[in-house]
Amino acid sequence: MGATEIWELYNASADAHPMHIHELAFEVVNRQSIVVNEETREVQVAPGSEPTAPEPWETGRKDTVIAYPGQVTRVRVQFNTPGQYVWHCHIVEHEDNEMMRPYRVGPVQDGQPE
Ligand SMILES: [Cu+2]
Repeated sequence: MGATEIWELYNASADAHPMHIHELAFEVVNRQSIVVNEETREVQVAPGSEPTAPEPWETGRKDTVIAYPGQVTRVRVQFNTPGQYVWHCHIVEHEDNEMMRPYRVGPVQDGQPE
């Protein structure tokens, strides 16, 4: 509760994913190129790459950000509402294929899964 975090959304796929985080507004910080080691499946920020600023239409507070392929997209999130929520890709086929994850703010509340 009350924490501010930078979330890094690494997109090692070939598609852009509109990522939606429930119950909060966030700011887009920047994006940066990534490289994927195809043998080990490890992903890292591309050596020597520089972060790029958000797009002109991405200033202010958002609830969805497009994670471009081959990039890490960084967002600054602040958690002010206790509860259990989800964050997910807004493409239905993707969210139906595990691109939907839970997150919790604060302690477990009655009726929530642990
Ligand atoms: Cu997607």
